[in-house]
Amino acid sequence: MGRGSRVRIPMATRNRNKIDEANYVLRDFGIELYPVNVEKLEIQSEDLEEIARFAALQAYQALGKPVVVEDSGLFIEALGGFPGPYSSYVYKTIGLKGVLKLMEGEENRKAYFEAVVAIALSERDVKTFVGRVEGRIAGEARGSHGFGFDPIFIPMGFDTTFAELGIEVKCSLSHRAKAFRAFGEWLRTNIDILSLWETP
Ligand code: ITT
Repeated sequence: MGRGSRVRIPMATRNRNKIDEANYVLRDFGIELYPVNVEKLEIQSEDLEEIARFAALQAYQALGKPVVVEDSGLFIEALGGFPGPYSSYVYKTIGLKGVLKLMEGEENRKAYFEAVVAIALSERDVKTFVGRVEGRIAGEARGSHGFGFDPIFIPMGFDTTFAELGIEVKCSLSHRAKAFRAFGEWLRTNIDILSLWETP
């Protein structure tokens, strides 16, 4: 791999923000993700890792080569981990306002974001990388950066939401950044795997 050239790896997602944040981290590893249009099948499960694993296998079968998938969610302690694996659906339906309403009067505002990156190298070999960031749910939505639940999530050690902090700070501590950094480190120590995607 020449200086400045990046290995481009496909990622099955409809969420452009995920790709942008992942690439923010992966550029340090000489990797760039690009979106591919393959249906990301999501099984019903409480476990993000199981969902990501299944999606990675489906994407592998559909494309005939390894494809990155990432499944993530917001887990709120006082709500028993809700919305968790249903985060995308909950965001689209009740939205930030709905979640804030469920949290009205609740003193325990602890929450975390989790992301699981998964990639199938064969039908039997799926690698997963998990990242988590602890924090709390804000009293009201604040900030305009990022996406999804960013305006109501305050990472531990801060008084501002992810949406106020912006991509640079978010990507220094987020669940996604941690998961993709682990993925980057793994690729660095398994450099042969890059030849699966490298174009001459
Ligand atoms: P793909 O399945 O196409 O990748 P998606 O947005 O539907 O995109 P998920 O099924 O993994 O992805 O749902 C994750 C949801 O969790 C996402 O839509 C947000 O609502 C929320 N979420 C995950 N990471 C987040 C982050 O960094 N900031 C804010 N919200 C986040």
